[in-house]
Amino acid sequence: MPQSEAKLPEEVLEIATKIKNMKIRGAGRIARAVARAMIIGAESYRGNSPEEFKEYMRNIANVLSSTRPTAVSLFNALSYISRRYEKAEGGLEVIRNLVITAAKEFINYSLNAVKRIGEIGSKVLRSDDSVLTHCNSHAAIEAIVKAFKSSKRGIKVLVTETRPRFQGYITAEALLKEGIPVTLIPDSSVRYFMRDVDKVVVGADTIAANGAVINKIGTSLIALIAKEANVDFLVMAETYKFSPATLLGEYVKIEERPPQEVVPTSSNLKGVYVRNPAFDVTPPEYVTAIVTEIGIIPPQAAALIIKEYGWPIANYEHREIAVEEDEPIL
Ligand code: RI2
Repeated sequence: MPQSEAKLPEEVLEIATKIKNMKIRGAGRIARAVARAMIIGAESYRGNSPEEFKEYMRNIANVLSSTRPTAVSLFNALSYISRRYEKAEGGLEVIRNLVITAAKEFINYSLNAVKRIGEIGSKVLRSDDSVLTHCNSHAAIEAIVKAFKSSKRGIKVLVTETRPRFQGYITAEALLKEGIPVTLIPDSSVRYFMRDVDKVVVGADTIAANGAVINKIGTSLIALIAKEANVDFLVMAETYKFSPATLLGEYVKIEERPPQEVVPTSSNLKGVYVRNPAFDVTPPEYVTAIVTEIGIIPPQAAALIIKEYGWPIANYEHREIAVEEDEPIL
Protein backbone atom coordinates (compact mmCIF):
# COMPACT_ATOMS: atom_id res chain seq x y z
CA MET A 1 0.00 0.00 0.00
CA PRO A 2 1.43 3.45 -0.86
CA GLN A 3 2.31 5.48 2.25
CA SER A 4 -0.10 8.23 1.18
CA GLU A 5 -2.91 5.81 2.05
CA ALA A 6 -1.17 4.19 4.97
CA LYS A 7 -1.63 5.18 8.57
CA LEU A 8 -0.41 8.66 9.27
CA PRO A 9 2.32 9.15 11.87
CA GLU A 10 1.12 8.67 15.45
CA GLU A 11 2.65 12.01 16.50
CA VAL A 12 0.70 13.87 13.81
CA LEU A 13 -2.58 12.26 14.88
CA GLU A 14 -1.76 13.12 18.49
CA ILE A 15 -1.35 16.80 17.60
CA ALA A 16 -4.70 16.70 15.77
CA THR A 17 -6.40 15.14 18.80
CA LYS A 18 -4.84 17.68 21.15
CA ILE A 19 -6.12 20.55 19.01
CA LYS A 20 -9.58 19.02 18.91
CA ASN A 21 -9.81 18.49 22.67
CA MET A 22 -8.16 21.89 23.30
CA LYS A 23 -5.04 20.58 25.01
CA ILE A 24 -3.37 22.67 22.33
CA ARG A 25 -5.38 25.87 22.06
CA GLY A 26 -5.18 29.58 21.22
CA ALA A 27 -5.35 30.54 17.56
CA GLY A 28 -1.63 31.29 17.20
CA ARG A 29 -0.51 28.19 19.03
CA ILE A 30 -2.85 26.02 16.97
CA ALA A 31 -1.36 27.43 13.76
CA ARG A 32 2.19 26.72 14.94
CA ALA A 33 1.14 23.21 16.02
CA VAL A 34 -0.21 22.32 12.56
CA ALA A 35 3.00 23.65 10.99
CA ARG A 36 4.96 21.41 13.40
CA ALA A 37 2.74 18.46 12.45
CA MET A 38 3.49 19.07 8.76
CA ILE A 39 7.23 18.97 9.55
CA ILE A 40 6.84 15.72 11.50
CA GLY A 41 4.75 14.27 8.67
CA ALA A 42 7.30 15.26 6.01
CA GLU A 43 10.20 13.84 8.00
CA SER A 44 8.37 10.56 8.63
CA TYR A 45 7.58 9.78 4.98
CA ARG A 46 9.41 6.59 3.94
CA GLY A 47 8.32 6.18 0.30
CA ASN A 48 10.18 7.53 -2.71
CA SER A 49 7.60 9.07 -5.03
CA PRO A 50 7.22 12.88 -5.01
CA GLU A 51 3.59 12.63 -6.21
CA GLU A 52 2.73 10.08 -3.54
CA PHE A 53 4.45 12.30 -0.97
CA LYS A 54 2.25 15.24 -1.98
CA GLU A 55 -0.84 13.06 -1.63
CA TYR A 56 0.36 11.91 1.80
CA MET A 57 0.93 15.53 2.91
CA ARG A 58 -2.54 16.40 1.61
CA ASN A 59 -3.99 13.66 3.82
CA ILE A 60 -2.15 15.05 6.82
CA ALA A 61 -3.36 18.58 6.06
CA ASN A 62 -6.92 17.28 5.76
CA VAL A 63 -6.75 15.60 9.16
CA LEU A 64 -5.36 18.79 10.71
CA SER A 65 -7.94 21.00 9.03
CA SER A 66 -10.81 18.91 10.39
CA THR A 67 -9.89 19.57 14.03
CA ARG A 68 -11.46 22.97 14.76
CA PRO A 69 -13.30 25.17 12.26
CA THR A 70 -13.12 28.79 13.41
CA ALA A 71 -9.55 30.03 13.83
CA VAL A 72 -8.40 30.95 10.32
CA SER A 73 -4.80 30.90 11.55
CA LEU A 74 -4.91 27.10 11.23
CA PHE A 75 -6.04 27.22 7.60
CA ASN A 76 -3.71 30.10 6.73
CA ALA A 77 -0.76 28.12 8.12
CA LEU A 78 -1.67 25.06 6.05
CA SER A 79 -2.20 27.15 2.91
CA TYR A 80 1.12 28.91 3.40
CA ILE A 81 2.85 25.53 3.45
CA SER A 82 0.84 23.76 0.74
CA ARG A 83 1.19 26.66 -1.69
CA ARG A 84 4.94 26.08 -1.61
CA TYR A 85 5.00 22.38 -2.41
CA GLU A 86 1.79 21.66 -4.33
CA LYS A 87 2.94 23.05 -7.68
CA ALA A 88 6.65 22.44 -7.15
CA GLU A 89 8.56 20.10 -9.40
CA GLY A 90 11.60 18.03 -8.54
CA GLY A 91 12.64 14.97 -6.62
CA LEU A 92 11.27 13.84 -3.29
CA GLU A 93 13.95 15.55 -1.20
CA VAL A 94 13.36 18.88 -2.95
CA ILE A 95 9.62 18.72 -2.22
CA ARG A 96 10.15 17.45 1.32
CA ASN A 97 12.48 20.38 1.99
CA LEU A 98 9.94 22.85 0.65
CA VAL A 99 7.39 21.58 3.19
CA ILE A 100 9.84 21.72 6.07
CA THR A 101 11.23 25.14 5.14
CA ALA A 102 7.79 26.70 4.68
CA ALA A 103 6.54 25.26 7.98
CA LYS A 104 9.61 26.52 9.85
CA GLU A 105 9.22 29.93 8.23
CA PHE A 106 5.62 30.08 9.40
CA ILE A 107 6.52 29.15 12.97
CA ASN A 108 9.28 31.77 13.13
CA TYR A 109 7.07 34.39 11.56
CA SER A 110 4.33 33.66 14.05
CA LEU A 111 6.58 33.82 17.12
CA ASN A 112 8.09 37.11 15.95
CA ALA A 113 4.67 38.53 15.10
CA VAL A 114 3.41 37.91 18.64
CA LYS A 115 6.51 39.64 20.04
CA ARG A 116 6.06 42.60 17.71
CA ILE A 117 2.39 42.93 18.66
CA GLY A 118 3.55 42.94 22.27
CA GLU A 119 5.86 45.86 21.54
CA ILE A 120 3.33 47.88 19.57
CA GLY A 121 0.40 47.03 21.85
CA SER A 122 2.36 47.90 24.97
CA LYS A 123 2.73 51.49 23.77
CA VAL A 124 -1.01 51.94 23.64
CA LEU A 125 -1.38 51.10 27.33
CA ARG A 126 -0.79 53.83 29.92
CA SER A 127 1.15 53.42 33.12
CA ASP A 128 -1.83 53.18 35.43
CA ASP A 129 -4.38 51.61 33.12
CA SER A 130 -6.92 49.18 34.43
CA VAL A 131 -7.19 46.59 31.65
CA LEU A 132 -9.90 44.02 31.15
CA THR A 133 -9.15 40.88 29.16
CA HIS A 134 -11.20 37.85 28.19
CA CYS A 135 -10.17 34.23 27.63
CA ASN A 136 -6.52 33.46 27.05
CA SER A 137 -4.77 35.25 24.23
CA HIS A 138 -0.99 35.06 23.98
CA ALA A 139 -0.92 38.21 21.89
CA ALA A 140 -3.00 40.14 24.44
CA ILE A 141 -0.88 38.87 27.34
CA GLU A 142 2.32 39.76 25.47
CA ALA A 143 1.15 43.39 25.12
CA ILE A 144 0.08 43.69 28.77
CA VAL A 145 3.26 42.09 30.14
CA LYS A 146 5.49 44.15 27.85
CA ALA A 147 3.77 47.36 29.00
CA PHE A 148 4.12 46.39 32.65
CA LYS A 149 7.81 45.52 32.22
CA SER A 150 8.54 48.75 30.39
CA SER A 151 7.97 50.63 33.62
CA LYS A 152 4.18 50.96 33.37
CA ARG A 153 4.00 49.42 36.81
CA GLY A 154 0.60 50.82 37.69
CA ILE A 155 -1.15 48.49 35.26
CA LYS A 156 -3.67 46.10 36.76
CA VAL A 157 -5.83 43.55 35.02
CA LEU A 158 -9.36 42.24 35.37
CA VAL A 159 -9.61 38.76 33.88
CA THR A 160 -12.93 37.10 33.09
CA GLU A 161 -13.29 33.45 34.02
CA THR A 162 -14.33 32.64 30.43
CA ARG A 163 -16.84 29.89 30.87
CA PRO A 164 -17.31 27.12 30.09
CA ARG A 165 -13.62 26.18 29.75
CA PHE A 166 -12.25 28.76 32.22
CA GLN A 167 -9.27 29.82 30.10
CA GLY A 168 -9.27 33.04 32.15
CA TYR A 169 -7.53 31.03 34.87
CA ILE A 170 -4.57 30.43 32.53
CA THR A 171 -4.40 34.17 31.80
CA ALA A 172 -4.63 35.10 35.49
CA GLU A 173 -1.81 32.69 36.32
CA ALA A 174 0.40 33.98 33.49
CA LEU A 175 -0.06 37.63 34.51
CA LEU A 176 0.42 36.90 38.19
CA LYS A 177 3.69 35.12 37.40
CA GLU A 178 4.94 38.41 35.95
CA GLY A 179 3.97 40.25 39.12
CA ILE A 180 0.95 42.02 37.58
CA PRO A 181 -1.99 42.60 39.96
CA VAL A 182 -4.84 40.43 38.70
CA THR A 183 -8.49 40.18 39.69
CA LEU A 184 -10.53 37.27 38.38
CA ILE A 185 -14.21 38.07 37.75
CA PRO A 186 -17.25 36.09 36.56
CA ASP A 187 -18.12 36.72 32.90
CA SER A 188 -21.53 38.02 33.93
CA SER A 189 -20.01 40.79 36.09
CA VAL A 190 -18.32 42.68 33.25
CA ARG A 191 -20.88 45.52 33.19
CA TYR A 192 -20.61 45.87 36.95
CA PHE A 193 -16.85 46.45 36.66
CA MET A 194 -16.66 48.38 33.39
CA ARG A 195 -16.76 51.76 35.16
CA ASP A 196 -13.28 50.96 36.57
CA VAL A 197 -11.82 49.83 33.24
CA ASP A 198 -9.64 52.02 30.98
CA LYS A 199 -9.09 49.58 28.13
CA VAL A 200 -10.34 46.19 27.01
CA VAL A 201 -7.60 44.10 25.38
CA VAL A 202 -8.47 40.80 23.68
CA GLY A 203 -7.08 38.48 21.03
CA ALA A 204 -8.78 37.11 17.92
CA ASP A 205 -9.35 33.79 16.24
CA THR A 206 -10.39 35.31 12.94
CA ILE A 207 -10.90 38.78 11.53
CA ALA A 208 -13.25 39.12 8.60
CA ALA A 209 -12.72 41.42 5.62
CA ASN A 210 -15.24 43.91 7.05
CA GLY A 211 -13.26 44.13 10.32
CA ALA A 212 -15.59 41.94 12.40
CA VAL A 213 -13.67 40.15 15.12
CA ILE A 214 -14.39 36.52 15.85
CA ASN A 215 -13.14 35.66 19.31
CA LYS A 216 -14.07 33.62 22.38
CA ILE A 217 -17.77 33.52 23.20
CA GLY A 218 -18.68 36.53 25.33
CA THR A 219 -16.31 38.92 23.56
CA SER A 220 -19.12 40.71 21.72
CA LEU A 221 -21.02 41.30 24.97
CA ILE A 222 -17.90 42.84 26.49
CA ALA A 223 -17.49 45.04 23.40
CA LEU A 224 -21.08 46.21 23.72
CA ILE A 225 -20.56 47.12 27.35
CA ALA A 226 -17.25 48.86 26.57
CA LYS A 227 -18.95 50.92 23.87
CA GLU A 228 -21.69 51.94 26.29
CA ALA A 229 -19.06 53.06 28.80
CA ASN A 230 -16.87 54.72 26.16
CA VAL A 231 -13.96 52.40 26.92
CA ASP A 232 -11.42 51.55 24.18
CA PHE A 233 -11.75 48.03 22.81
CA LEU A 234 -8.42 46.82 21.41
CA VAL A 235 -7.78 43.60 19.52
CA MET A 236 -4.33 42.02 19.26
CA ALA A 237 -4.15 39.96 16.07
CA GLU A 238 -1.38 38.69 13.82
CA THR A 239 -1.98 39.16 10.07
CA TYR A 240 -2.58 35.42 9.65
CA LYS A 241 -5.71 35.83 11.78
CA PHE A 242 -7.31 37.77 8.91
CA SER A 243 -9.49 35.61 6.72
CA PRO A 244 -8.85 35.89 2.97
CA ALA A 245 -11.94 33.81 2.14
CA THR A 246 -14.22 36.41 3.75
CA LEU A 247 -13.07 38.84 1.09
CA LEU A 248 -14.78 36.52 -1.37
CA GLY A 249 -17.98 36.41 0.61
CA GLU A 250 -17.46 33.35 2.76
CA TYR A 251 -18.86 33.29 6.28
CA VAL A 252 -16.76 32.26 9.27
CA LYS A 253 -17.91 28.98 10.71
CA ILE A 254 -18.57 29.24 14.43
CA GLU A 255 -17.55 26.11 16.30
CA GLU A 256 -20.13 24.50 18.55
CA ARG A 257 -18.50 22.33 21.16
CA PRO A 258 -19.93 19.42 23.13
CA PRO A 259 -22.78 20.36 25.50
CA GLN A 260 -21.04 18.41 28.25
CA GLU A 261 -18.62 21.34 28.57
CA VAL A 262 -21.57 23.40 29.80
CA VAL A 263 -23.59 20.86 31.76
CA PRO A 264 -22.00 17.77 33.29
CA THR A 265 -23.56 14.48 32.19
CA SER A 266 -24.25 13.75 35.85
CA SER A 267 -26.85 16.57 36.01
CA ASN A 268 -30.52 15.66 35.93
CA LEU A 269 -31.48 17.99 33.08
CA LYS A 270 -32.56 15.09 30.88
CA GLY A 271 -34.28 16.33 27.70
CA VAL A 272 -32.90 19.87 27.89
CA TYR A 273 -31.27 21.16 24.72
CA VAL A 274 -27.86 22.65 25.39
CA ARG A 275 -25.90 24.83 22.97
CA ASN A 276 -22.22 25.60 23.38
CA PRO A 277 -20.88 28.01 20.76
CA ALA A 278 -17.19 28.63 21.34
CA PHE A 279 -16.97 32.01 19.57
CA ASP A 280 -19.01 35.07 18.71
CA VAL A 281 -18.74 37.97 16.29
CA THR A 282 -17.97 41.52 17.38
CA PRO A 283 -19.01 43.98 14.67
CA PRO A 284 -16.31 46.45 13.54
CA GLU A 285 -18.12 49.47 14.98
CA TYR A 286 -17.40 48.14 18.47
CA VAL A 287 -13.67 47.79 17.84
CA THR A 288 -11.45 50.82 18.48
CA ALA A 289 -8.34 49.39 16.80
CA ILE A 290 -6.61 46.19 15.80
CA VAL A 291 -2.94 45.84 16.70
CA THR A 292 -1.08 43.70 14.15
CA GLU A 293 2.63 42.99 13.78
CA ILE A 294 2.78 45.52 10.95
CA GLY A 295 1.04 48.29 12.86
CA ILE A 296 -2.22 49.50 14.35
CA ILE A 297 -5.20 49.64 12.02
CA PRO A 298 -8.84 50.60 12.30
CA PRO A 299 -11.06 47.52 11.80
CA GLN A 300 -12.28 49.06 8.54
CA ALA A 301 -8.78 48.49 7.10
CA ALA A 302 -9.03 44.70 7.48
CA ALA A 303 -9.63 44.18 3.76
CA LEU A 304 -6.47 46.15 2.99
CA ILE A 305 -4.42 43.92 5.28
CA ILE A 306 -5.82 40.87 3.50
CA LYS A 307 -4.99 42.35 0.10
CA GLU A 308 -1.59 43.86 0.85
CA TYR A 309 -0.14 41.49 3.40
CA GLY A 310 -2.59 38.67 2.89
CA TRP A 311 -1.93 35.07 3.46
CA PRO A 312 -2.85 32.91 0.49
CA ILE A 313 -6.56 32.23 0.15
CA ALA A 314 -7.04 29.10 2.24
CA ASN A 315 -7.33 25.91 0.21
CA TYR A 316 -8.43 24.18 3.32
CA GLU A 317 -11.67 24.25 5.14
CA HIS A 318 -13.10 22.45 8.11
CA ARG A 319 -14.86 19.34 6.96
CA GLU A 320 -16.61 18.10 10.04
CA ILE A 321 -19.47 19.33 12.17
CA ALA A 322 -18.47 19.17 15.80
CA VAL A 323 -21.89 18.81 17.43
CA GLU A 324 -25.36 17.79 16.36
CA GLU A 325 -27.18 20.97 17.33
CA ASP A 326 -30.69 19.69 17.78
CA GLU A 327 -30.17 16.57 19.84
CA PRO A 328 -30.88 16.70 23.55
CA ILE A 329 -27.74 15.31 25.06
CA LEU A 330 -28.53 14.54 28.63
P1 RI2 B 1 -3.87 33.85 20.70
C1 RI2 B 1 -8.49 31.43 21.68
O1 RI2 B 1 -9.37 30.44 21.21
C2 RI2 B 1 -9.20 32.61 22.30
O2 RI2 B 1 -10.44 32.90 21.68
C3 RI2 B 1 -8.18 33.69 22.09
O3 RI2 B 1 -8.70 34.98 22.24
C4 RI2 B 1 -7.74 33.39 20.66
O4 RI2 B 1 -7.70 31.96 20.60
C5 RI2 B 1 -6.45 33.98 20.22
O5 RI2 B 1 -5.40 33.49 21.00
P2 RI2 B 1 -9.40 28.95 21.87
O6 RI2 B 1 -8.40 28.11 21.11
O7 RI2 B 1 -3.56 33.37 19.31
O8 RI2 B 1 -9.12 29.04 23.34
O9 RI2 B 1 -3.73 35.33 20.84
O10 RI2 B 1 -10.82 28.46 21.61
O11 RI2 B 1 -3.13 33.08 21.76
